Amino acid sequence: MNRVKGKCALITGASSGIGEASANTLASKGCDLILTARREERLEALAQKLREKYNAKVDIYPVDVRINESVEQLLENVKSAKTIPDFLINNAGLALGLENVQEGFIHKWDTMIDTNLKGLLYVTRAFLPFMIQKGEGHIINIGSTAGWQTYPRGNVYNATKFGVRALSDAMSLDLVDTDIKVSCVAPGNCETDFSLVRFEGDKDRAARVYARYKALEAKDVADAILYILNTPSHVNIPYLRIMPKAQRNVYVFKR
Ligand code: NDP
Ligand code: 8X3
Repeated sequence: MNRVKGKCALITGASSGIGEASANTLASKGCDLILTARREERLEALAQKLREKYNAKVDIYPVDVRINESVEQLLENVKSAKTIPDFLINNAGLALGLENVQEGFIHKWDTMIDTNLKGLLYVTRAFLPFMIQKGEGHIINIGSTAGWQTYPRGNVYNATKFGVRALSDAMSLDLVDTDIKVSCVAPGNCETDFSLVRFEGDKDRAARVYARYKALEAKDVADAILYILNTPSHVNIPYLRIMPKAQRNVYVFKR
């Protein structure tokens, strides 16, 4: 049964990786889309592709989730277009660097906390009241294995993803009297631009993260998201951890 057809999903960080793949997967099932990220030209190209391929209804908005005014503007635009989402996929996020805490860079910490935690909160705070009003709905927060287990020099990124996990639990409790479900999807290593961003464009270093084993593809995570969104109304999946077969925790790999 297809329970996402005719519904509307708002995806943050849809210009790349897991967000882009989720847009593809959901459009292929007839779900309308509101796509956001900072890189508008990438959203435009994706929207055009999805319209042509799936006849999808896609709206795009450039948004920086770190800036609450940008998120509030998004809400105004979405309300004007009368496209309140049924599904909110809080995916926008990043890691910056891999340094010991005693050598860490404050601007990288600020960016990770502002994006992965505060951005997720701003978007949720803006849309949730309208989603509750609309009726049944679902929030999916993209966590990480980094939110289950710390690793050397992961410090602040780990803290943000432990935070996403805690916030997912907390939201789920706060929403018990509503028809909104909350799930935290926590991937292991997935080959996207994630490591390229983390290592500030160093392609060789980024490639080494995914060398000599088969990492997850963004589409694998998108399929898991679709599975969760497609569950019957009474079924709740609080966490879904998904990893490459070759990865058993943040450290243990078969390469
Ligand atoms: P990508 O780098 O491919 O995608 C990240 C997305 O986040 C981009 O679309 C980017 O868009 C968006 N983004 C970043 N900062 C902002 C911002 N300030 N405002 C709005 N959008 C922003 O990486 P992934 O697809 O891998 O990452 C998606 C999520 O998955 C992240 O939360 C990440 O932590 C998580 N994750 C990734 C794993 C992996 O191994 N790849 C594993 C576990 C979790 P733009 O730059 O255009 O704004
Ligand atoms: C991304 C996975 O292990 O690089 O969240 O932190 S990891």
